[in-house]
Parts: sequence; structure tokens; C-alpha cells
Amino acid sequence: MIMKRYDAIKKIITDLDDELVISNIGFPSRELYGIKDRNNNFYMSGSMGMATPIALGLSLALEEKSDDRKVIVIDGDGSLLMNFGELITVYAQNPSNLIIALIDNEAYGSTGSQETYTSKVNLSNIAKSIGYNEVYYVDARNSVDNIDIKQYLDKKEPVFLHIKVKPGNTKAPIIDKTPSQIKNRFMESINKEN
Ligand SMILES: Cc1ncc(C[n+]2csc(CCOP(=O)(O)OP(=O)(O)O)c2C)c(N)n1
Repeated sequence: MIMKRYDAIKKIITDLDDELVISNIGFPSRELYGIKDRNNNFYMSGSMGMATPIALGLSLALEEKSDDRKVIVIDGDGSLLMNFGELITVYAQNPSNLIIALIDNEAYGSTGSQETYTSKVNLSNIAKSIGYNEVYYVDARNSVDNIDIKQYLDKKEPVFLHIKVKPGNTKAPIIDKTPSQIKNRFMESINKEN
């Protein structure tokens, strides 16, 4: 079976409970919305390369409040390449509660699957060379069964979970909410459960 971003997101979100999820712009957010809309989803609809920085800010804010909830960011290879400094910033800030689920389809999938360079460059190796201790690579191109997000929830350092999938989008719905509504719902949800 050919596995795409959609299948990886579905596996991740099905395995989670009430963890906070930030998703990347474009089809990743639309697919997540279609699979499982939740108050604890923040659909980042601004710019490539900003999902992980937003997740980092949230992680640090939760740590400051001794709130032990976990943050999972569903990011993309094109976006990571566009804002590569984010990997270094996350490493240096060392949040104990952040999992970067990097869905690597070797493409700018949301805009027509133009190729990125991750077929030539190994993002896991880069994360390791920065210093990340928790780096996991899952080749999910044929099956998503080995994506087991739960096993990383107890880690005390940032996790870089590198998931390789095939490119391609699904017929995901348009998110029927304004950016303000998305933000306000997410913030209310965080504060309510505190
Ligand atoms: C700074 C910036 N440049 C271009 C775009 C247009 N754009 C939106 S999503 C996207 C592709 C994102 O690719 P990737 O991060 O690999 O995620 P995928 O869609 O493949 O899951 C592009 C080029 C944008 N939103 N922001």
C-alpha cells in the first residue's frame, strides 16, 4: 500500500488523547481537520516554517506553568527546510514536552508536490548532528503501523520523529474557521483544562 501524509496524520491523531497538536499550513492542517477536529488542534495557517516555532513557544509556556501536557507539531520537510534554524533553536531551548513529527514526503505537497531536497539530504542525520538525543526514523511509505507516537510521550527532551511517506494530498475539507476562531478555541481549551 502507498502511504501518504494523510495516513501518517491519521495514525498519529488516533493514537493521541488530549495532547496539544499544532499542524502545518495547507493540506496537513486540512487533512487533520477532516480526520479529527479537536479543540486541542491549532491549524497554523500563516507561513511555512512557523508551525514548529509556535509549538516551541507553547511548550516553553507550558513548562513555565508546570503544566505537564505534551505538544506535538506536525510539520513538513519543505517548511523545515525553509526555516532550518528552528531545529537549532528547539535543541538549544531543550523543551521537555515537545515532539516534532516531521512528515517527509520529499515534496512541497500542498502546492503541487514540487520536489524538495530531502531525497538527497537525510533530516534525521542532521538532527543527530545538531545534538538531539531522541531522533527516530520511521519509513512509513508502505505502512504506518510503525508510527507509534505514544512511545515518545514520556521523553524528557525534544523528540525529532522523522516519518517518510509518499507525496500526495487527499480530498480534504477547507477549514471552516477563521484564524482568530482557531486561535481562540485553542487558547480556551488550554486554559480550561488547567
Ligand atoms: C513562506 C511561504 N512560502 C510559500 C508558501 C506557500 N506554500 C504553502 S504550503 C507549501 C508547501 C509546504 O510543503 P511542506 O512543508 O513540505 O508540507 P506538505 O504540504 O508537503 O505536507 C507552500 C509552498 C507559504 N505558505 N509560506
